[in-house]
Amino acid sequence: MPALSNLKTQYNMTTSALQKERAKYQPKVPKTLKGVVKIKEGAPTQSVADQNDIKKLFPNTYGMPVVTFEAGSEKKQYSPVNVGVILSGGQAPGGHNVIAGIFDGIKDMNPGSRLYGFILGPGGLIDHKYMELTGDIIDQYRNTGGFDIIGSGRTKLETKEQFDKGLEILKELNIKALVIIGGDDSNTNACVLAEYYAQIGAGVQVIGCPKTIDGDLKNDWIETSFGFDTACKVYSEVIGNIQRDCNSARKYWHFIKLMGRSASHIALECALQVQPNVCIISEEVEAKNQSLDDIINYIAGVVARRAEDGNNFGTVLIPEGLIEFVPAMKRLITELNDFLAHHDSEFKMIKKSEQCTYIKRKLSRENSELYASLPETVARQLTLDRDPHGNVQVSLIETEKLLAEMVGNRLAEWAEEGKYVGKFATQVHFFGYEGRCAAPSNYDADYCYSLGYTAAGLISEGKTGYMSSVRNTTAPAAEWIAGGVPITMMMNMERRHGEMKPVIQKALVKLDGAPFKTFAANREAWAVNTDYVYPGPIQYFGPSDVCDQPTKTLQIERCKKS
Ligand code: FBP
Repeated sequence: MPALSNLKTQYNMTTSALQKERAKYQPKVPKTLKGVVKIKEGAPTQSVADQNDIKKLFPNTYGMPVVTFEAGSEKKQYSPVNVGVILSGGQAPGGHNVIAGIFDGIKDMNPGSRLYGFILGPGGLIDHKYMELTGDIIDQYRNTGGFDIIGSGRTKLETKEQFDKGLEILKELNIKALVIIGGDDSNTNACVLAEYYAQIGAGVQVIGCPKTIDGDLKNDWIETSFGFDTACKVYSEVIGNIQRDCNSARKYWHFIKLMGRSASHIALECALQVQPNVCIISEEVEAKNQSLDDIINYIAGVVARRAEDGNNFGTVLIPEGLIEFVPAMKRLITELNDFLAHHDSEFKMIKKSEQCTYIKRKLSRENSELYASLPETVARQLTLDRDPHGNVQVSLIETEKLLAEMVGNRLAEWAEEGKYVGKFATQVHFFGYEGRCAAPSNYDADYCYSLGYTAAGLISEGKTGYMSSVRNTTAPAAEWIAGGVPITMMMNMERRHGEMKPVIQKALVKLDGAPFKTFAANREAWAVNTDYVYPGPIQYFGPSDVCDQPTKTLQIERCKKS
């Protein structure tokens, strides 16, 4: 029998065959980033709204031009530079390639440059926890999913004390630029940090990179946030598999909740990829002032129509944040937050079995009736699962179970009234974590590497308060446009925790946008017919048509624009 150590060598336990092959992949980059590069500056910019307020808050970083990199003729000499990098918030496929892009970019400018990673997110900067990212380390992580190279965290970088504490370690390591890879909130904080360091003359530039699977950090200059492409492809593969299963057994309705926090971009993209029987879009629910009852009736109606054709099976996609967008639920949650914030100790004294009855008595009539109509498990989740700020954690509410149960009840009522004849058996799923650390698709591998390389370019040009931007990504990568966008340009003032704050505008699904309209034009047919599409797993090797397609959302949006 072979020794255990031989078996370990024979069957490499730590690296999969795909990972080994994938490590050799050379991300495609815009041709303007190869060779000699020069920077082109556009006209001064202004914020999307509230210009006077934003200008006042960002005197040093407001109004800067959009910049793009172009092929140049004169090779510049760059001094070595030390750069720090932070991964902030939820994982998104491609983060390691952003870091690899920064590393290669600063080394190409001067091999003496060094990259430091702060451990477990912004907290690493404040607590001075860091590691140097050398070539050997970077090579192990090229084209891999996850953020495990340095880890990520959700500490908010927002106070002067934190900024000053961070500056101590930046000075100690002689770091001249910090790249913050994060979503809308982290990039807002990156901009505040850039402004502060500029104002005190700290000599540290701050550059942001657009990350989040949720797809809600996008605008005219940022076509998409990285990770959205891969995550949606992973979810669509699995939903496709479920659809094939349910079309084979023909006995279940699958209720599938999809991550994405407030915005429904992920649910919409998956719907465009798989053509389910139902997909609820939170933004539409809010715009049409729909109640939970309206949503239940709609889904039950589709179930009943399909049952008439003998099709007692189907798929329903539900965005994670739906509950918050049902206006009546939003009012109930607000009253609950308020009530529990002020009567927490009193509430905790009540026996668990009596808590729901107690709450019903304390709420206003409208909210009490709604609360009473909810299944007990959900009613309980609404009162028990609050975050440290006293808010109900809506992501923990099992909306997929709630809808499955309520649709079942409605169908039972209709059956009694003789309006429905059919069988209704359900399976529930929640897809989120399955996709956040997947090996990046070619699109995300290329896009992320280009974002990182572009960030290095912005650093070499002395820019601060910019977000790395790579556009025209539905064209072949060679034609992508790389540059930087002043973060202040994406800002407006919004009320946060009772105060008006400058923030990057969150991009929700636009109901007048081409992706939603495409979905809306097809959903009636998808509801009744079984028009399922089975996208299959992400392909990394093979024909470009199979391996390099961007999301449907991006393709539809870009095709409309050009
Ligand atoms: P980011 O906005 O930080 O990218 O996070 C996205 C996300 O995956 C959401 O879709 C989800 O609601 C949330 O993170 C869950 O985060 P956590 O695992 O920290 O609870």
